[in-house]
Amino acid sequence: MKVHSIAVIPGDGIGKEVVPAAMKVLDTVSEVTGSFKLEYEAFPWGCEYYLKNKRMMPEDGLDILKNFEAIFLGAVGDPKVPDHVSLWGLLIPIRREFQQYANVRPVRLFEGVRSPLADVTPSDIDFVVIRENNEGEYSNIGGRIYSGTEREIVIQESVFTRYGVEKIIRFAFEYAVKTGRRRVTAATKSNGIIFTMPFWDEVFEEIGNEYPQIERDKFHIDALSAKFVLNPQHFDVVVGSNLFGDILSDLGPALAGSLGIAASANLNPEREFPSMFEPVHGSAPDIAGKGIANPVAQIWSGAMMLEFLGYKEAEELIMNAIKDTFKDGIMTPDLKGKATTAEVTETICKKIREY
Ligand code: GGG
Repeated sequence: MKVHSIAVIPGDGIGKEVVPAAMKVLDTVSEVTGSFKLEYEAFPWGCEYYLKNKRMMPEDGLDILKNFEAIFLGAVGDPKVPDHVSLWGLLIPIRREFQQYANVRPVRLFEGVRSPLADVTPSDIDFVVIRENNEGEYSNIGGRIYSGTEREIVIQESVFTRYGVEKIIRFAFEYAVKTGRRRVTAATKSNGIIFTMPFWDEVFEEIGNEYPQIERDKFHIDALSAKFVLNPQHFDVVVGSNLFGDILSDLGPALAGSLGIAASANLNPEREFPSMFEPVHGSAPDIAGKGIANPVAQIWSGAMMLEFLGYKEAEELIMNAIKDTFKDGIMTPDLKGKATTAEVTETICKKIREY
């Protein structure tokens, strides 16, 4: 039986609740299939660590993580630490150092879950947002001078490299081919942002031409957001820059019922470094500690990790169990249900054992 080493970073807030829940599900599927074992090592990094040590992780944190096959992360953020400090102290260094340039964020409406949109069924909302994860609008190039004065100047540069844009757009087309999806849609804003976005559009055309079997289209981010709401059926694979991809991958899951089900994989497709699997949602301090956080985004992220490690059958077992749990109406309050984190987790584990 193959053993895989997994670094676990529960992080902050509900991360500390949903990560152990998802580990229960991963261990259940390992036991049932007998085809792999996950060996975990947990790291107490995050905002609490920051408040004691003035760092989100130790200086050699990335060196430590480098030795693992995958990273399973919960959530990052605490009202006591500015959000840009927590994000740039943990998540972003991991994504960048390990060249996790493809952030895969599936969006799917499950049977039994109510969408805020009228008259939509599960077949209407089933697409994947591919977010560029290493550059774009998330840059540390810029500065601020004359703070607090009338002459204050604040500059934040965006960075779009041919290397990075080609890689993410090619990844999106390859993803469409591999998963049997028919269309790739690009998120742009080339009418208003006149250097980086026309470049993004050009690369999308160049790479898209290499995939004549895949339809392609593009929309400005404002129109694209409206189309998510008015015509979600249109979308199959959506590729966006770091910021646009981030926004769309919150809007999508909200249309599918809740951010509590939004999973993601930060992939280094070349497998030179560990990839990281984490829910899209944050630490949700308002509900942390109440036992009602939705564990599904973390569990689904775990399923994506198993698929990436080569266990498609295990991924399918978990996804079927999530689907059937929702069909039975077992869901947490974010989905208008009454179940606790533990009840949803137990139901999913039970179903995996019964299949
Ligand atoms: N699940 C990790 C987490 O806490 N994400 C919250 C967040 O705000 N992430 C920002 C980003 O992905 O850029």
